[in-house]
Amino acid sequence: LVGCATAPPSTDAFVSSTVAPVVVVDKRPNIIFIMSDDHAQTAISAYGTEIGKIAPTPNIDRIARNGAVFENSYVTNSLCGPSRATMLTGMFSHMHGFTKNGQAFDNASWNWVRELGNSGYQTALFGKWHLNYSPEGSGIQTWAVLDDQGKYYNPDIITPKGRQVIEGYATDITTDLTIDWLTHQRKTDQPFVLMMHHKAPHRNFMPAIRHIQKYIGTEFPIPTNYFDHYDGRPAAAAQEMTIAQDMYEGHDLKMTTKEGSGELRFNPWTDDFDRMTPAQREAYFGALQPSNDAMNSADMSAREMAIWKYQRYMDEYLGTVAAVDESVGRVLDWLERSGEMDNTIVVYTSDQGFYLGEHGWFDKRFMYEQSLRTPFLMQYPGHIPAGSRVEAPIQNIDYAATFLDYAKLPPRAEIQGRSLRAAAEGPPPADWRDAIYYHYYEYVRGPGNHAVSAHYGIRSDKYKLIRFYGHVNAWEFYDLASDPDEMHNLIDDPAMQSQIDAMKRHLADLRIHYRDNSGPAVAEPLASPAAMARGQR
Ligand code: SGN
Ligand code: CA
Repeated sequence: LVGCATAPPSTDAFVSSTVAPVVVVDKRPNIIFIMSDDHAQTAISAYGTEIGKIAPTPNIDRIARNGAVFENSYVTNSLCGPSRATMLTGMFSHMHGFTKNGQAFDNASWNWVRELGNSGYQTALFGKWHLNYSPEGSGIQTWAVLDDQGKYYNPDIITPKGRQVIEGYATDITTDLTIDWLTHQRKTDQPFVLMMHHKAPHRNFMPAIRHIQKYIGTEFPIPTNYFDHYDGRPAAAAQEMTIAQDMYEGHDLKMTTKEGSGELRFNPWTDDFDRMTPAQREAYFGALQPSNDAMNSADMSAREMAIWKYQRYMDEYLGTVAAVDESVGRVLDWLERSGEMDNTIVVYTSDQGFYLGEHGWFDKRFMYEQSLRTPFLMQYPGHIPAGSRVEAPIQNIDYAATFLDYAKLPPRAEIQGRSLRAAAEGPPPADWRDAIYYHYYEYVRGPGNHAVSAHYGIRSDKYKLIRFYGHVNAWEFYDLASDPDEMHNLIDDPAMQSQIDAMKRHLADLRIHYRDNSGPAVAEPLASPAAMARGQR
C-alpha cells in the first residue's frame, strides 16, 4: 500500500522542521465492476458465438481486446440474489446464507466493497441491487438503486433520500448516474470502486425505443435441441421454462390478440407497460405492430409458432443487450477521455448465464452449461496482457479475493474463492482447481418460478455429474466432449461407471472442502425419505 490521501501525515513530518511533509498519494487501481442481469455468454461476440456474429457486442469486446476473456467462468448457484451475495462475500450460498431469491441479505455482513472503502477507496453503486430494499448499511458510500427487480421504463430509483421515478430507460439512467458520478462527484485524489449493475437483459426483455426494431426480421439460428423431449432427464422434463409454453405471450413476447388490434395476449403483470408514458407506449408497440399483425394473419402450426416465438424472444433480448453494450462503450470512452484507463481495472460480468432457446428454454437455474456459465472479461492495461484468453476454471467466489489482492489488502480466511490475478496476468498457480462445485436450492412452482428441482454437482473439464433432490430425485452424468449439448444422461452406462465413481468421490471431497452439509450426502441413496424431506423444506 503506497499510502492513503485521507490518512494523516506521519507525526515525523510535524516534529522535524528540516523535513518537508511528504504528500502521500494512494496509487492503487480504480475498479469498475460492470454487471448485467441474465446475460448469457452466447450473446457476447468476444466469446466467438454464432449469436455474437449476428448481434455483436463491439464495446464489451473492447474489454476483451484490452485484456482477458475468461473462457471457463461459472457461477455457484444460478440465481440473482444468491449470486450477488456470493460476489460480495466470496462465499458459497450455504456459507453466506442467501440460498434463494426472496431471502433478505444482511447488509452488515462483510463485503469486499466496504473493506476497500475502509482502506481509502471511494465506493459507489448504481443500478440493480436486488438483495433487499437498498444497500443502506452495506458500507457502500454512494448509491442509487432500482427497486427490487427494476423496471425497464421510468423506473423507481431508491437513494438514501427516498424513492423517485426517473423518466427514461433503465440502462441509460443507470449509465447516466454512473458517468455523472465519475465526472462530477468522485474525488480525484482517491482511488474508487464503481459498480454499474444493469437490469437488462432480464425478463420481460424490453429494448430501448431506439433498439426495438434492431433485430426484427433477422433470422437467428434455432438451437439444434430447441425441440428437446428430455428423454432420460426427469428434472429437465419437470421444469416450467419453455419459450413455447411458459413464456407469457403478452408480458414477455408482446404478442397481440388479433390483426389490427393493440390488445396484448396474456399479461398478468401490467405495471411494466402501464408505467410508460403514452408516447413511449405508442413508439414501442407501434414498432412491433407490423410484425404482430403478420403473425396474427399467418396460419401457423404449433411448431412454426414455437419458432416464431423464439425469433421474437431473440429480437427483444438482444435488443436490450444493444443498450448494455452502448453503456459499456460510454464508460470506456470516459476512461479514455479522463486519462484513467491505465490505472483502472474494468470487469464485465453477469449474475448468471441464461438459455437462449437451448433445450427449448429461457431462464437459468439448472447446472447445464448455458446457465452455469457467466461472462467474465477483465482489463488492466500493462498488467493483464491484451487479447488474452484464460482457460482456468473460475467462479464468482473468486471476485472478492481478486479485488482485495489488487487493492493490496490481506486475504481473508472466510473467502472460499481465490484471487484471479495470477491467472489473468500469466499462468494460474500450479494448484489451481480442476473442477467446480455448484448448488441450486430454489424449487418453487407457479408463475415466474420455473419449477427447477434443487440439485448440486461437479463439473470438470471433461465430465459433469449432477444430483437432483427434493422434487425430482435423480443422478445425471454427461460426457461434455462427446455431448456438449447435454442430451445424453450416461448415469446408467456400464462403460462410464469407473468415471462416475471417481466423480462421486471428487464431489464428496468438494462438499467437505467447501463445508456444504445441505441437501443429501453424496453416498445417501436416491429418494430416501430423509432426502425427500430435506428437499421439500
Ligand atoms: C422474476 C422472473 C422470473 C425469474 C426470476 C428470477 N419473472 O420472477 O422469470 O426467474 O425473476 O430472476 S418476471 O416475469 O417477474 O420477470 S433473477 O435474475 O432475479 O434471479
Ligand atoms: Ca439474474
